[in-house]
Amino acid sequence: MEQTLILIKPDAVQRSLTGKIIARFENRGLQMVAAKQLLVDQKLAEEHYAEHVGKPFFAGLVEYITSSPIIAMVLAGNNAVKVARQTIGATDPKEASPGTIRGDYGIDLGRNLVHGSDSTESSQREINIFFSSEQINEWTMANEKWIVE
Ligand code: IDP
Ligand code: MG
Repeated sequence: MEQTLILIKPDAVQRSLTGKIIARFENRGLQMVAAKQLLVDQKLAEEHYAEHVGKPFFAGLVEYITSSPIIAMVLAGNNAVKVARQTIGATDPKEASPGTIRGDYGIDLGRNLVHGSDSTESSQREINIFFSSEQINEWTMANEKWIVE
């Protein structure tokens, strides 16, 4: 079962979109196996966004992600990385298709609501930054307790 790291970014939390965003993923069939609210500090932001160090938008990106609390979560399911990226939509909300989270709730590239891992390699790296293995409830799906009889 694949896992992906999702962040509900400061703009989405401030706009009280957390529930609506989580519902998009749940509706799709992805299962939350870990979640927490936290304030990201400079060090954590630089580690998470290491691939973007040196880019012109890096300082603004770090300032944005550290500006107020976020929700971090691990979602699990078949092809979870790809499915979550489709559900999130294109990086720039003005290019994102209607029906995606960014296409329905966003307008600015610098305030694009959600992060989703872009590959299984990234997801493993990113999940390990935000969660310990003990915090991930792998038994939830293994025991199929989520299936309503
Ligand atoms: P992604 O979030 O769709 O994977 P990335 O290219 O990994 O997009 O960029 C990480 C984040 O950096 C984006 O979600 C967005 O918040 C921000 N970002 C990317 N490109 C720009 C830019 O050109 N200007 C401002 N912010 C940007
Ligand atoms: Mg990315």
